Amino acid sequence: MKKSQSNCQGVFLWLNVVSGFLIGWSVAKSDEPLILQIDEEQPPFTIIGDINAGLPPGHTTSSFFIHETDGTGMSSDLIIDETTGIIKTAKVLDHESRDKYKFVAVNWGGDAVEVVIIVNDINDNSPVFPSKQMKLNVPEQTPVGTRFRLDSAIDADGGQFSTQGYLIKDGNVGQAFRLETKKLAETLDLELVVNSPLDREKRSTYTLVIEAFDGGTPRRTSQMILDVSILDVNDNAPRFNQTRYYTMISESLQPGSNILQVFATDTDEGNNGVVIYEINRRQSDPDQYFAIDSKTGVIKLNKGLDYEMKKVHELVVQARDNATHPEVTTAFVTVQVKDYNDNQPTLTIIFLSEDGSPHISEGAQPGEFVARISVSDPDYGEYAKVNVSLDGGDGKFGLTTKDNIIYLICVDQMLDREEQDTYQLSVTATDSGTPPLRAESTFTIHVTDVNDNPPVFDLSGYRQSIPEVLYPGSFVLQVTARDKDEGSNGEIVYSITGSTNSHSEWFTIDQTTGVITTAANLDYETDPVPKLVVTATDRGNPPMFSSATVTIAIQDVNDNEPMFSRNFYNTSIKEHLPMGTCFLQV
Ligand SMILES: *[C@@H]1O[C@H](CO)[C@@H](O)[C@H](O)[C@H]1NC(C)=O
Ligand SMILES: *[C@@H]1O[C@H](CO)[C@@H](O)[C@H](O)[C@H]1NC(C)=O
Ligand SMILES: *[C@@H]1O[C@H](CO)[C@@H](O)[C@H](O)[C@H]1NC(C)=O
Ligand SMILES: CC(=O)N[C@H]1CO[C@H](CO)[C@@H](O)[C@@H]1O
Repeated sequence: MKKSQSNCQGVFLWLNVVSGFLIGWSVAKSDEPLILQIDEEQPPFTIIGDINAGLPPGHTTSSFFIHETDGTGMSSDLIIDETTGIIKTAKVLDHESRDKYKFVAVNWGGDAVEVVIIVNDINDNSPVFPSKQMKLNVPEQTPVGTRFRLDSAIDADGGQFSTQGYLIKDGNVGQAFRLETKKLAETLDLELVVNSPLDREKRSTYTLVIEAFDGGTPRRTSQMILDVSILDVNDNAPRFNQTRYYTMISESLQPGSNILQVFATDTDEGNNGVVIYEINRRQSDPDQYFAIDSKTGVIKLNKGLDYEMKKVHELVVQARDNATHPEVTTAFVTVQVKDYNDNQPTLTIIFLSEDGSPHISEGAQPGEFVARISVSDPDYGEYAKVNVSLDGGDGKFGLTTKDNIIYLICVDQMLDREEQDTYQLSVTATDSGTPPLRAESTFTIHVTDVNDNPPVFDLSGYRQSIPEVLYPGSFVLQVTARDKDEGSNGEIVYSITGSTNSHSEWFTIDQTTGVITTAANLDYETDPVPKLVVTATDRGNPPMFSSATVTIAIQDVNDNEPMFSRNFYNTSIKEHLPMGTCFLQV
């Protein structure tokens, strides 16, 4: 390794020696120098050679004059026997300290021998790294092929015994790196080359054992530890552990309560890996019903919810890292609001009469509809089930439904206005919340009249006796009939509809009052007991009627002498008849 320097010194020495002799003696110098070789590291007193071998053939000598120069190391390193010309080592020679000795030996005969002793290198040195351990920082995602200069290992040996190459002995996980060398003058420059993509999140450090070797046989080696730290780059976005979060809360939940926690991780390091949670207000929850803790991801209720206004809240939650150029990931949070029973059901009643008023004809048949009730409860969902019940009505009315939304009140039993003309009904809707809320509606149903009752006379037969002699228009008798129906259905018109004989013309009846008066002269002798049929008819449509008989006995007036039926009665009776026995009528 230090050969070029040694060569210069050698030339300098030689010039000194030769110039010395040129001054004092005439010197016969052989053209060829005597070249002797010795391996370094030989023990002291090893014979290197004999100067005599450098003399011209036939010449011998018994004494040499050796010119020594300070700094050539000859006096300390070599033992030259000036009598015999034998050169020995004075100590262990080291090629690396001095690889060549050169001097001129002159004998008394004037022969000059130029002696060159070459100390052969043997591979006695290992390559040596400047330090046993090195650190290197490599950003992740550094392109494959990027080079990093490393300190080379220096081998004190020269030539083939110097450093010949490097290899990674250990720690090169996934062949992440490779080594390349460049021959620069005498040294072999070492470079670490990125061999495959580096991902700090997969492996953040490599401990490479780098070995340098030389060309000896066996080769000598030495090792260095290279600690490679992979520096983080914000190449990972935060990741939520779920893409969608779901929860159901009651609308009665108090503001400030925790609802749910979202969770995201970012494998990057430092601020690149710090996750900050936010609700994306542009895309969701502009009214700020919810708030998120930016550090923990805990979502809280910010203000009271109303199921009736919004049943499902969709939040867009994002996780952002704290890098200079942050990465953002979003996740969805579905908050379903559970109804709390805070609304009572509402009842809407529509009466099915022509004018929409609460009435029903007494003639309505069982099954006929009276009213339609629709029920709604703003507390939808599981609380929408509303139980409707009907009270009152003395069992005359019933409730039916097909779908539990529309209920119908119908007639259950025949009605009779004349018996009862109003019914108090009460409809109650009860929802199934806890506690249940109810709505009640009370109304009166009027039973409207149907002409189902005929007028009925107070008596089925009337009797009256009147004197035979009466002026026409005289009062005879008043008949009265009653009709349970209402209005015109109950208005009665009296009439005389006929008689058993043909003397009804003797009488007349007031159609409103039922007062019978004589209409002509009566004649006992013609008809002593005229009989009338009076009829009471109502003004219903169709009308109903009933009749009664009126028997009028006419009292005879003495307008004729009495006459026996015979002028002579001849009878006979038996003796001994009991007293009182009728024996003759005259
Ligand atoms: C996601 O993280 C949250 C909060 O730590 C946790 O409650 C939930 O169980 C996690 N989900 C999964 C699928 O691991
Ligand atoms: C985010 O980074 C900034 C600036 O580096 C720092 O001041 C802040 O505390 C970081 N936030 C968190 C939550 O770590
Ligand atoms: C409705 O209420 C009645 C009486 O209170 C009860 O017997 C019935 O089970 C209820 N029906 C429903 C569907 O809740
Ligand atoms: C006067 C008269 O004629 N008397 C008669 C009554 O009846 C009896 C018997 O029938 C007759 O004998 C009477 O002559």
